[in-house]
Amino acid sequence: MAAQGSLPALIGKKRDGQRLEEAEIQSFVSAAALGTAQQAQIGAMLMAIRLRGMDMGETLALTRAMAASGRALAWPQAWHGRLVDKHSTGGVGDKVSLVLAPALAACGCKVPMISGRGLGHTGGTLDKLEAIPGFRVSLSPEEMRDALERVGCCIVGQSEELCPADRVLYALRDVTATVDSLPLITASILSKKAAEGLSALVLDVKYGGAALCPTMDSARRLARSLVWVSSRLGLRGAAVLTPMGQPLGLRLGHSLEVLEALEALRGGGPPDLRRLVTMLGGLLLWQCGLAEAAEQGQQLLGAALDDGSALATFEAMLGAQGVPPNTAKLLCTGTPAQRWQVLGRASSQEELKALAGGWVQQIEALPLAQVLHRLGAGRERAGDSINHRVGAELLVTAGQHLQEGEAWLRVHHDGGLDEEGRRALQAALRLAPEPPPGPPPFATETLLPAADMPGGRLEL
Ligand code: IUR
Repeated sequence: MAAQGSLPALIGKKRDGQRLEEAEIQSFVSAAALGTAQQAQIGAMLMAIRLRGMDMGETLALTRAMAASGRALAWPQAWHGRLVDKHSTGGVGDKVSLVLAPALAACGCKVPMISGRGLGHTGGTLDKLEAIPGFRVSLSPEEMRDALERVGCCIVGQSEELCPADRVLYALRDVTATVDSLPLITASILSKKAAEGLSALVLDVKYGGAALCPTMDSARRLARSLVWVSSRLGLRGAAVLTPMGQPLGLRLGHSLEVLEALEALRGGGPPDLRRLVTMLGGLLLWQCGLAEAAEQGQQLLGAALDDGSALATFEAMLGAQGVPPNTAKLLCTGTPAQRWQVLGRASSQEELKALAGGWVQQIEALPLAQVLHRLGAGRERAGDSINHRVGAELLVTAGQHLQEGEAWLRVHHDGGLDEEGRRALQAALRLAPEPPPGPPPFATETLLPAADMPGGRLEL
């Protein structure tokens, strides 16, 4: 029999469906982070958690232990209350962070945003920013502080010292079929946010065909878990449930998404992007007391996009993260041709034509993302290089009428779009003889911290 308190005993306890104590969770997490646990033991514990679940108290303990496994960021007292960030569970065409971070900074927040890279079909904010020549995603804590002092925001990758336990667990979850576990997802997301030293956090939990959560119900369960644990960590948290059946905005792919983010930062861009940015930001401004209500926060954010202050902050952020001043200026204030010159354009732009006439019901995000991924926009394994120029522009939106032969999508690629790819893209366009009954759903629900703990064991 395994010795009491030993790792095999803890694994056995969870395997048999028992609750783990806080000290037991801490001991598992430090063994994983310090490398004293064997990979097989970590994998077995992850599977036991995936199958047996954890209650909210265990999930909170796991989050705290993971956050404590590394260094925590600390900020000047004067910034406390105004340190904010956003986390999205991952979407297609989701360039919100590029617009939201500078817009919040222009409204008086400090935004030490830590973002990720794309893996699978969803894009990563860091990959989008790296489409800009010279942009550096790794800043030391001192450089981050300098950027927050001078600019108000930065968008960086997770450093080696922050949450080492998450890096170990996440890599093993990927290869042990234990990614889709609500306590493991909650602890992974929030341990990093806890180590960021934030005052408030807003979570964009996406659901639908191209999202981590397939249904609105599962997104609601994840959102409740995230909001409850955030509040116990001392973070003012709120979550918004948003559909991810169609892409966000009209442009997909790294360089094209940077261009669309710049349009939003100039007060334009597609309405769904601006609406999501102002909605998420409005909640944050309200949560940290810079607005009296979320609606007022939305207006403040909208004004920062319209009056050029968010764009000026973005330009300053590029400078603070290594982009030469001339490049940053051309990108932010140059003509469209100058912006393309900075980002570089793919060698081919090919338009796809509608194979029949009809009303656009939906343009499915998942097949578009999968084809772009194969054309080089995504990576198969962490560390693979990607082609920032590959992407697509939607030329229509749901609710519009298309004639047979009319162009609906422009694909940017450097070769490789074949008949199979074209067929897959054409299948993403859903047409019908009648117009759709109404506009596509936007944000369907906002969750704020509730006094009650979400019930018992939570499953995705
Ligand atoms: N993003 C994270 O930071 N952690 C997770 O477990 C998932 C997405 I899934």
